[in-house]
Amino acid sequence: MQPADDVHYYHSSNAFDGSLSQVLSSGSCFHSRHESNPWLIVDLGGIYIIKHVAIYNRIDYRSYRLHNAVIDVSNYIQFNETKLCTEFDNINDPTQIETFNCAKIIREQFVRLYMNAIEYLQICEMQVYGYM
Ligand SMILES: [Ca+2]
Repeated sequence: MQPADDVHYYHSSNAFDGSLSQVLSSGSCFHSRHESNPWLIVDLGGIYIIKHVAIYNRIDYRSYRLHNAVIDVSNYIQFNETKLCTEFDNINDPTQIETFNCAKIIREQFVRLYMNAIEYLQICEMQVYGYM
């Protein structure tokens, strides 16, 4: 048996593995613990102008868990200076892929999705679109 936090099934890399399956058992999804303000950060590996972010929600179980969420960006992994891309209370249809346009032109390296809630964060893919 492995400790619960060592189940690669739920690893954050699953949200960036290129596999778009929205079913947890596919091994394509990230799943946090039940925690305050769960988050996920992607490092773009360089500074890009970020246009929009697509979220592939988990659809096989409790899709409504994705709520009160913020997508913000920073040039610092610690996110001590941030710029807002967008925020949303709920997604319109949890089974659809939701694309969020950033409200203004932002040029940063790190993109974060987090929830202002005590909740599980469970998403299957997060895609960031932009250009240099
Ligand atoms: Ca995935």
